[in-house]
Amino acid sequence: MLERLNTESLPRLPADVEKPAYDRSRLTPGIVHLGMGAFHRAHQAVVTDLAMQASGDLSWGILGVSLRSPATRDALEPQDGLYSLALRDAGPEGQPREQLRVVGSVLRVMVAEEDPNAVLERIAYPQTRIVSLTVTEKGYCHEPATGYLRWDDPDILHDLANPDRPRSTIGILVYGLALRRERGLPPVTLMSCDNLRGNGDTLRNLVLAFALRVDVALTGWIDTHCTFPNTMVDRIVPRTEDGDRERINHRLGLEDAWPVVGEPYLNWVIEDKFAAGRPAWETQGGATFVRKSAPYERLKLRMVNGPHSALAYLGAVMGHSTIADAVNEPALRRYVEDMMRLEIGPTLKGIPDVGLEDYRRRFLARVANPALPQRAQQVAMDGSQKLPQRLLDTIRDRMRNGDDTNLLCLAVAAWLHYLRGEDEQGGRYAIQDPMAPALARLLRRADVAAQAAAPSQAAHRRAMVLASFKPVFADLGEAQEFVSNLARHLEALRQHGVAQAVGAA
Ligand code: CS2
Repeated sequence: MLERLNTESLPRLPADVEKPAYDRSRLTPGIVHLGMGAFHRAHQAVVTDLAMQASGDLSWGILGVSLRSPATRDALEPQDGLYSLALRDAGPEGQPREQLRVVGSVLRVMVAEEDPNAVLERIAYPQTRIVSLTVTEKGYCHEPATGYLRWDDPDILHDLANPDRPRSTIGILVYGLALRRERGLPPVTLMSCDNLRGNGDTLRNLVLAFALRVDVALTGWIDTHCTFPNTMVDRIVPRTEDGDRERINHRLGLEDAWPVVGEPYLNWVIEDKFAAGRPAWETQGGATFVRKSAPYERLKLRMVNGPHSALAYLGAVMGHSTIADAVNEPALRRYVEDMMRLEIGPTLKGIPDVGLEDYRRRFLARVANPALPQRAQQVAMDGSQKLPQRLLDTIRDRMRNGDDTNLLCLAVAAWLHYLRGEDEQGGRYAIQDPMAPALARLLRRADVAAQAAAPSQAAHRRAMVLASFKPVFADLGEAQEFVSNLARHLEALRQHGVAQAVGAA
């Protein structure tokens, strides 16, 4: 039995494992973070850790909040919030390399569902200056196509009726801010780090919309005093597997119940508008502060997340379990490269072609990282929440200019095809998506419509029904070109499979 990683065992780590060089007993909380998954622990938490170490300002400790699952809290509590981050890539001869750091910035993790009031109290702590979020796309209870709050979302309805025990991200934020205002405390910064377009602006609109139903004066206070910087974060963080745990614990000589793994590459761009100060995140090259993050965000959503999703759907349907396997399939690699070069790149104005070429090459190398396999199903999940900002905005931009959208539409068709839940080897997989039931009904309606149509019209009828799914496609379903492209690609995928459909695109 290995000894547990915690404050007491920390001094006994081997010399090749980095650890906080500051005195953790002097750490005070300054950040409340909602969504304590691996993603946060592999970027903001470690950059905060390094910033505190470099600057000596120890007032930015993180109080983590998991919305539902107690798993992170249960793993980190006996470890006094400590955990390790393993950054992995391949060395010159292809051998895996791993750089380990034990991260010290997390003070505690709470579970909102168990004690929502404790979370509201933390938001309303005098020392809290930043409330940050990585709750994934679906955590915002918004309509993916428009960004508007979904008033029919069960959690939103629950939170309007139960102000003292909210369970949605938006409800927790608004009631926490209400408490701050009631107590005459200074405002805070609300910082989203999720992969949404204008994530800060989107969050602001959602918070203000909900607040307006609660209290007009509160809405005015939030609007005037709190800030919502837009941010872009880029680091691939696969789910931790048992093998990672074993390998890392062996190196630590201690038991860490939940280490996280990621790639060495990190790009974090933040708009520098903080209502009550911020850590020196720019030290150690952790973050870049800018006035407007939109160009960086557009580049990342379109040139990283778009192709990532395309690889996930096409790869999963072919039966590949990882993204690296998918991108090593020559036909898929060629297709994704062409899509980035011919259709996505030209929509990114103001970035020189050479910059885009480097960016494209680096993306392809990052996703092929042999030391960091990532499950295709992890990237494939929640497609209804991801497609609008990853692929559909790019399609809209191109159509507006009369430009071809053929390759991008194949990626959208791949998602719809993937939703059937069966790969080309006959293997079944579950569809993980908050809209899964509605999507299953949509596929059935499309099948019925196709069967009822004349054979020459069947493919078109199917695509028309699928494209009419407004929460994802909004008005795109009315565009003839979009529907015809979808019809052709879906038919190719159904009749001939991924390899041929991609080859013929
Ligand atoms: C991925 C992202 O899971 C997904 O949908 O596309 O998590 C991606 O790995 C990160 O955004 C990279 O920064």
